[in-house]
Amino acid sequence: MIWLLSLTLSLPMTALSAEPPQGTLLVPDQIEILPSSEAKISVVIEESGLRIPLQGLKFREPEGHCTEEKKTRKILTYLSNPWFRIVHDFEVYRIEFDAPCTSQITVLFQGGSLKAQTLLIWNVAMVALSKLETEVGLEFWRTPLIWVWPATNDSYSHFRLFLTYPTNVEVITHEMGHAVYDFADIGAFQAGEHRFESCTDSTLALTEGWASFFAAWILFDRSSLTPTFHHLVPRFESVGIENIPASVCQGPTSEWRVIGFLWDLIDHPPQDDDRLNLSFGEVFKILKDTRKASIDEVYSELKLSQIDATALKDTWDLNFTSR
Ligand SMILES: [Ca+2]
Ligand SMILES: [Ca+2]
Ligand SMILES: [Zn+2]
Repeated sequence: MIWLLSLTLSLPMTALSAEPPQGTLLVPDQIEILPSSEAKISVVIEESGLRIPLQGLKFREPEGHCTEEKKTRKILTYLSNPWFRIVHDFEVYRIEFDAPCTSQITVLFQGGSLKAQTLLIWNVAMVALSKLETEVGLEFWRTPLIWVWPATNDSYSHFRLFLTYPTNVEVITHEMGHAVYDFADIGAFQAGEHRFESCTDSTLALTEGWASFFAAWILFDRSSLTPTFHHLVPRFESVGIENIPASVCQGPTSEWRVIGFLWDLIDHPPQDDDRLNLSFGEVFKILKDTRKASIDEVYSELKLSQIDATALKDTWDLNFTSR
C-alpha cells in the first residue's frame, strides 16, 4: 500500500458558503481532460489558486470497461477504506462521473464548499493514518472508524466520529485523537462539561488533553517555539501549548496543562527547557493498553520506563507545579 504524504496541512480554512447537504454524491465542480494513451485520474481541491491533491482514493468502473464502441466510462470512488468511511445518514460519500476512456483526468472541487470540506476530512484522516502507520503501525486499529458528517455536534462515541459544519483541521484531528485513545486503550473515557482554562474531572482532563495532544502531533512541527491552536476552542483566538497562561488552572486536572505536559515529552525546540525528546511512538507504546484514568497515572507509568527520571520530573513540575 502506498500512502502519499505530500499533503501539507495548509488546507482550506476560508469562509464557507452555507451550502446544505445534497445527499452523498459529490459532483465535481470541474473536470479537466487531457488526451493520453494512459488513463490517469487525480482529484484536487482548488483553494486560492493552489491545488491540493486528494490522498489514497481508489477508483472503480462499475459499468464495464471501454470497448471500440464504448468511448466513455463511468468513474466511481467511495470515501471509504478499511480504516474509515465518511457517511451522511449511514450512506458513504462518493464521487461519480463520466469520462472519456483514454485520457488524463483532473477532477476539481472548489474550496469553501460542503463538498470540499468532506474531502478535507478525508485528506486529514489519511494524513493522520499515514503518520500513525509510520510511527506505531495500524495493528491497534480495531474497526473502520465512521465519520458522520455533517453532524449536530463534534464528538466521538463507540467508533463513530461526529463533526459539525463547517469544520477545520484542528477539530478533525482532535476528534480522531479520541478514536486513537479508544482503539489503543490508552485511557478511560469521561465525558461532561469542561471549560478549557478551568480544572475539571481528572479522567476528563486526560481524555480531552490526549485528543488535543494527538492533534498537535499531527499538525505542529515538533521544533516549533510557539505551537498554537487557533480553531480548537471558539472562545479563544489562540491556544498556545508551550507557554500556558498562568491564569489557567494549575494542576493535573487541567486539560490545557495535560496537553502541555504530553507535548513537552515529544517536542524538541532549540534549547528545549524540558530536555525530553521522545517520539510520539515511544509515548504511545508505553501507554497502549494501560487504560489510565488520569495524567497522574500516566506519569506513574512513564516513570517505570527508560525515560530519564530527573528530566521527566522536571517536565512534570514545569507543567503542573511551577507555571
Ligand atoms: Ca517544550
Ligand atoms: Ca521536549
Ligand atoms: Zn474532545
